[in-house]
Amino acid sequence: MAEQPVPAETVTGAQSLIRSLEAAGADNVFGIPGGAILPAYDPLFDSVKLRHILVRHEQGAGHAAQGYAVASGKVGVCMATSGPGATNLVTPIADAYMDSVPIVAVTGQVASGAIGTDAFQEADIRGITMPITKHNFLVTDAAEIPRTIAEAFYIASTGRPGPVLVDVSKDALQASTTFRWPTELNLPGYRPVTRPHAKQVREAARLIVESRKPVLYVGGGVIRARAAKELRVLAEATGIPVVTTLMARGAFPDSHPQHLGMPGMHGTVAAVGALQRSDLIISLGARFDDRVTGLLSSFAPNAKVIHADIDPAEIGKNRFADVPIVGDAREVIADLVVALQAEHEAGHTGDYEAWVDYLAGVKKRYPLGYDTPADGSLAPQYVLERLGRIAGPEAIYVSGVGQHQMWASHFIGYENPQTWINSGGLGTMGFSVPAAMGAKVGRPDATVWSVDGDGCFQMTNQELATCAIEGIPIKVAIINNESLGMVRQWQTLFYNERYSNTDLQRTKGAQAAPVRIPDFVKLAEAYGCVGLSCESPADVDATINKAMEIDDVPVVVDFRVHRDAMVWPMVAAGTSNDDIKHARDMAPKWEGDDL
Ligand SMILES: Cc1ncc(C[n+]2csc(CCOP(=O)(O)OP(=O)(O)O)c2C)c(N)n1
Repeated sequence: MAEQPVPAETVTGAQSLIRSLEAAGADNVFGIPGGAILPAYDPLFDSVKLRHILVRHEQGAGHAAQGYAVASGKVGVCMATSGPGATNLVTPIADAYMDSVPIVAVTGQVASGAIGTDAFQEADIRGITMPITKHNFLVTDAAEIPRTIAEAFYIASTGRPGPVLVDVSKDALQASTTFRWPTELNLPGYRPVTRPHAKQVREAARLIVESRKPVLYVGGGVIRARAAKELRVLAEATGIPVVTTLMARGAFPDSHPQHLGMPGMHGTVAAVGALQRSDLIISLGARFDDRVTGLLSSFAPNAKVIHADIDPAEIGKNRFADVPIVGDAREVIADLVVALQAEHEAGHTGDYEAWVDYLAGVKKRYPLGYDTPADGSLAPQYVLERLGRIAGPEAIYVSGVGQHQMWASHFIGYENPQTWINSGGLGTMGFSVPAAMGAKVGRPDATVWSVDGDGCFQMTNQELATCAIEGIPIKVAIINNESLGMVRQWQTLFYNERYSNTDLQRTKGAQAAPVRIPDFVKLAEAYGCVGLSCESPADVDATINKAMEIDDVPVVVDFRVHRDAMVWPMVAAGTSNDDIKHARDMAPKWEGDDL
């Protein structure tokens, strides 16, 4: 008798969802259950492949998925219920969209028959996230679950990475279905171009050897494409100076002599000046963001542009590209190296010596620096300098948003890709602690330091409870200046020192708060973490070393720093990069500009 085919196993939509996540390669899910997603949490309870990490706020789940994704190179997954659970994911989804982070957000939705009736905990999360997702789905038929999850992971992780939302109605989760993982995907209209066009690459190589003042403008795309090795080969083969944007810190070693540092609003004088004076900008996975260009019409007025990006929509968006190249940064750079070799063999080599010497002079004249407070109090920059030195370039640093973010970018010192994680595009306060949690889950072998402001920390520090309970021993350095420092800096410079609503400590009616509110050491202890504090430069090393020795529980260090420290250099918003100040009211002198 002929053998009967094994009938596909009947499962619930919820079981199909969990199996699909497993089949897609997910191993960690950050989330919080609730009514609409509850059917999925039942089979999740039994999964041996999926670890669910119960966060304290869905925003934390989203940022944790981001930190996990960036640190591990895999797709991060977060899960939430309908309505408020889903809307709490909006900020991290927008953040992931801006910074091209591959995450899949799975949300429960009210039963399909109730959609559109203002049912309890109904929110049109698909509509809400339409402009901030790479793609999103609403699934109301259980049979569609495996294909949708497979497509979501594929879309999130290929081409320009980004967030994908899968909203599943409760009745689809409860329905009976069969589980079959798709063997191939059919996505008409979605074919990301990764192979660069050979003719464009040859044209780029020609411009590079012809130029006299080129700059490699390296953006976050190089990090996402894992192209740091290729970048180094290209840079060293040509000798061209390199700048790394806030999203690309670590893509090229800070210690490398060709590295000029970070460009942009708080960039180094050498990096900003190099772009401004260049005759050729070779943009690799960067997007001419307003924080980099300053006043766009005055940005790099004499530069031709080679713009390589995986997303064709970026090319020419802000700045005309003389040579557009669509492709994956790793492949573009590798092909450029080959094309340049051909140019060199044909006897065409770039002559950048005068330019390199000039920039070396600028870099030497205007190094990053800071004032040591005369009253003996702690300089925040010093804390970060020491943290970078003691924790070292193998550690992962995850920052919040504000002055501490800029100091962390400048003073820690990055030598390796994927060791700097921050919210660059959206600038989301509250990013650091949950993203650090996710990074530690993605790279449990690495030391993970969250560098946070006292303002940012108060937005999402509840995830320390998650870290303590789930055994995720991150370390947190709070750069505590008792204020919303970056906003305060703008008030100092542009609002006549009128500090409207940026002081986090002054109690109404009293001279000053008798104690700091909250006491971060006690707060850390309340969360089951070790709490340390430090307010003297002499104690910084010992405190960091103590934190480094603790590996079984999270550690929080309250670094009480001088509150008037400012981030320099600075290009005031909306002004030209030519007007950069390297310290208050101090403009660099551009000697040798007739180069
Ligand atoms: C969610 C959110 N709200 C408001 C802002 C605007 N903002 C940018 S930096 C900043 C101050 C951050 O203060 P803190 O965390 O103490 O860091 P510091 O600048 O003092 O280092 C604020 C309010 C923001 N970026 N994100």
